[in-house]
Amino acid sequence: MNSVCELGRNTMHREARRLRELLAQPTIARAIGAHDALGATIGDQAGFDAIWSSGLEISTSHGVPDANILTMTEFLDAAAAMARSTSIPIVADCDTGFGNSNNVIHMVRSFEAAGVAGVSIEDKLFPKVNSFVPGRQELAPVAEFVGKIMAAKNAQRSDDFVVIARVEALVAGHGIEEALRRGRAYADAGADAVLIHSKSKTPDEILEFVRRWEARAPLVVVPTTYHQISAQELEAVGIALLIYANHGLRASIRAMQDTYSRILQTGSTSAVESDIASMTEVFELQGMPQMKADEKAFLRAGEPTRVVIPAAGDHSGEASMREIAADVPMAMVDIHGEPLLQRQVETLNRVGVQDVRVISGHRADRIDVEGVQIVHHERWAQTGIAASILSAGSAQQARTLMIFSDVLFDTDLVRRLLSCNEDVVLAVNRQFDPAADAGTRARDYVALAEAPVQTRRALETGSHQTVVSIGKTLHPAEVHTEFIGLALFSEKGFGLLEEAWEAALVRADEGFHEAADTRKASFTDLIQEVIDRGYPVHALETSSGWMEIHSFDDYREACSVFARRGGANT
Ligand code: SPV
Ligand code: MG
Repeated sequence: MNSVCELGRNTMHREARRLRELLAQPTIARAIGAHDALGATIGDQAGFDAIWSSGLEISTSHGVPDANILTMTEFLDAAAAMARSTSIPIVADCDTGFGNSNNVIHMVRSFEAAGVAGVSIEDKLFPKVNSFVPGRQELAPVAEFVGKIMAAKNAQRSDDFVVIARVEALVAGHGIEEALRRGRAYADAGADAVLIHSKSKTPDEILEFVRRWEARAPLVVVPTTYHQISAQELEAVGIALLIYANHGLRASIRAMQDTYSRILQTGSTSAVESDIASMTEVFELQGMPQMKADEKAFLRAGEPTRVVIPAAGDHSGEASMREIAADVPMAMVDIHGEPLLQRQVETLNRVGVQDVRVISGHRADRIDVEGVQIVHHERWAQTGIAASILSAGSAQQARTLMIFSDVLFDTDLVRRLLSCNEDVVLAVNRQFDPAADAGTRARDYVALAEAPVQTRRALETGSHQTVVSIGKTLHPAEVHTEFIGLALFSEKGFGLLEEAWEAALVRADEGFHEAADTRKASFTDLIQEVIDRGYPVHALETSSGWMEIHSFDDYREACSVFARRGGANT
C-alpha cells in the first residue's frame, strides 16, 4: 500500500491517481466488489482495474442487514485491509457518509489516510437501506447532499483522492428528470464522478440517462439487475467505471453451500477436495511466499552478531593527519563533539547490534567509549591488521561484522550488510572509478567477476558478485571498485579467515614467504588468501552510506556533516 505520504494538499496518493486515470481514459474500467483483503486480492489477481469495497458485502459478512447497522469503523477496517493487500485502487462504498457533513469530513480523512483511492456517497437519508430492498428509499434534499460533496472535496489531502456522488433518484422512483437534476448539481458541486444507480431489470433508464448527460463528470454504473448489458456496450456509450458489486460474495455463498452439503452427505471431504482451493493456493493468497522471502532478507539481521573493530594501528603515518592522530588512535578522533568510535557504536546500537569489540594497540590508554569491550593486542606494533582482527578470537555461534576504525557509516548500510546470507561479504563502492582515481592514494582495490552497474539508483537484489582479487597493489586498470572498510562473516566465514591465516603462517615458516611480511598481513591480504584457497568472497555494492576518515580533508568534511545535522545521528 502506499498512500498519503505526508500531510497537506498536493501530496502523492498513487492509487488515487490511478483511479483518476481510469476515470479519465476512453476505455471502461471494471471494479469487482469485495468485503475483505481476500476478496480484494483475488479480484486484483484476476485482473480487475479496481476494487469496490461494498457495503452490502461488508454487512453480509458481519451477518447484518445493509442498512447502516454497521458503523464507519467497520467499513473503514474492511477497506483499509483491502488497500493494504492490493496495489489497485479501492473505491469505498460509504453509504450516505455516516451522518451529516461533519461525519463526511472525518470519513474522507480516515479513508484517504488508510490508502483508499476514493469514496462513494449516496443521496439518501440516514439510515439508508440497500437499493434493491423494496419499500422505503428516501432521498436527501439536494442542498444537503451538495453540502456533503463540498465538505468531502475540502477534506481530502491529496489532489488525487476521488469523491463519487451516487444518484439514487431512479432507485427511489423519481424518474430521469430528477436523476439528471441531481447528477448535474453534484457534478457542479465538485464530484469527480457520478454513480447513476438503477434497480431496473433492463438498462433502458440508464441508457437514457447517459444519452442526456452532458458529460459534466465521468459516469459510474452498477449493472446488478440489468446484467445482460456487456462491458463493451457500456464502454460504447461512454461509461467510465463499471462495478460488479457483489458477485464475489454471491459466488462464495453458493460454493460454500454446495461444498458443505456434499461433505455432510458423503461423510468425508474427499469428494470436494478436487473442487476447492488447495492449501498451497491458500498460502499464496496469504502472502506466505513473500513472507518467506522477507524472512530470508531481513530476519537474518536479528541473528547474533559481534562487531570487531581493529583500532590498534597508528594512523599518524598519513601526513595530513599527523597532528590529530599522533596522541590518540584514529577511533578516538573527535568528530564534532564525539569520538569516531562512539559514533560507530551508536549507529550499531541503533540496528540492535550491542556486542562491539575494539582491538586496541597504539595509545590503547586513550580508548574510552562506553558499551565496547576492549581486546588489547599486545603485538600490534609487530603485526598488521589481519592479526589484530584475529586476536578477537573465534566466533561462537555468531556472525562477525568487521569494521575499520576510520569509517563512519549509516544504519541502512549496516542493515543491508546484515541481511546478506553469504559466508564472506565485503562492502564495496559501486561508484568508484579506478581510472579517475589512479594514483591519488593507496586503496583497497577490488576486482569483481563483472563490472558493477554505474548508477546511483541501483537496487539491492540480494544477489552479490564474487570478488576475484583484492589488494593495494592491483593495477587500477584491472579493478572495478574499492573495499570501503565493512565486511560480514558467518561463523564459518570467520573460520575461513582463521584457516587462511594459519595456512599463510605455515607457508611463511616453510620459507615460501618472508615470515615478517605474513605476520604484517593487511585485511585484504587475508581475504586474498581466502580467495586463493578457493572459497567464494562476495561483494555488497553500495553507492552511499559511509565516509572514511583518511586524510585531513576527510576529517574536516565528516565534522561539517555532523555539525550540519545538529547532533542528529547517522
Ligand atoms: C453495495 O455494494 O453495497 C452497493 C451497491 O452499494 S448496491 O448493492 O447495488 O446498492
Ligand atoms: Mg452499498
